[in-house]
Amino acid sequence: KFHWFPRKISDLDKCHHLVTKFDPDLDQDHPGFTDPVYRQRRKTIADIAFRYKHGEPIPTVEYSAEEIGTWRQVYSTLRGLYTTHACSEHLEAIRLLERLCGYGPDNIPQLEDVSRFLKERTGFQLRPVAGLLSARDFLASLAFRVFQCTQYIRHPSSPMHSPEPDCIHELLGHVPMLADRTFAQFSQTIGLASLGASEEDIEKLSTLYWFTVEFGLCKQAGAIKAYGAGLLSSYGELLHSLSDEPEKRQFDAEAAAVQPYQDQNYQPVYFVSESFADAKEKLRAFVAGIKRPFSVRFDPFTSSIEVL
Ligand code: H2B
Ligand code: FE
Repeated sequence: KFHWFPRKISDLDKCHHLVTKFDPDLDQDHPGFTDPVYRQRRKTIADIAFRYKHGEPIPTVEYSAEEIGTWRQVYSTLRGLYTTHACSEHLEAIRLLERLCGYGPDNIPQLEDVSRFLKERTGFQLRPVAGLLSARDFLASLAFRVFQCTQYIRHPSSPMHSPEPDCIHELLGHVPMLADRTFAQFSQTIGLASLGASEEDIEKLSTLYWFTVEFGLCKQAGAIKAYGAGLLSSYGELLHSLSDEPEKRQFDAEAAAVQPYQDQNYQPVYFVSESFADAKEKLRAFVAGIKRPFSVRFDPFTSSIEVL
């Protein structure tokens, strides 16, 4: 079966297939389901993403005192953990983002400013997304070094946990890692492998993404540190992942790609990479094994995909 895939970066304007699993208008377990003011606020912010076209600056959001309060609660508890629990790449990037991008407890950074910062560092850029994207559409964006970034914030009633990605998860979890050269290459490699892939390969690549980009651990100076965004944006799970409770396995792409997981509570198993360079090589070997009747190459001059 042929699966359409984007060939040039502006094709990402068509990669907006939303999964409504955690939509506050539909998910009765969502903390915002019974809060019409919050649901309206989500619609207003989602509209920015629906209207967005590649190449435009990302419109700013005027965050309210309450939204900034939610951000502050998470930022001030998590920030203290980073020096002992986050990998060095994340820690360095957070310090840079505090200096150059307005990161701090009293301000929710604007996606446009963060996108400009990333573009200079690794060529990654952000584009606003209204909610959870299908794995295929989300991974396809990574092939162009585009990160589909949510702009809304979680419901104030549960500051320390969000069932879905929100700006806290993206800005504190993903953005600092996307400023690292090797990690950026790792992310784009997954994205390129996903273009036109079969459903089962999409499933494997998103599971691989889950155990690395979302929940990955790595070895640094003889200690284990976190690099996964799902860990770096969740106080509780960051502590859990580095405690003796969960099982920690050496990263193996083939195993991680088929490892079962659930997204309702802390993971019982985490994969530990020797280094990002090592993880990248292991990923490359795994991707080489994926059967696809063509291969793709990214042309950085035109931000387009060559099909070979
Ligand atoms: N959508 C959005 N908006 N943000 C994500 O971080 C995300 C996504 N992650 N869709 C994807 C799914 C990931 O869980 C894998 C690739 O499915
Ligand atoms: Fe994420």
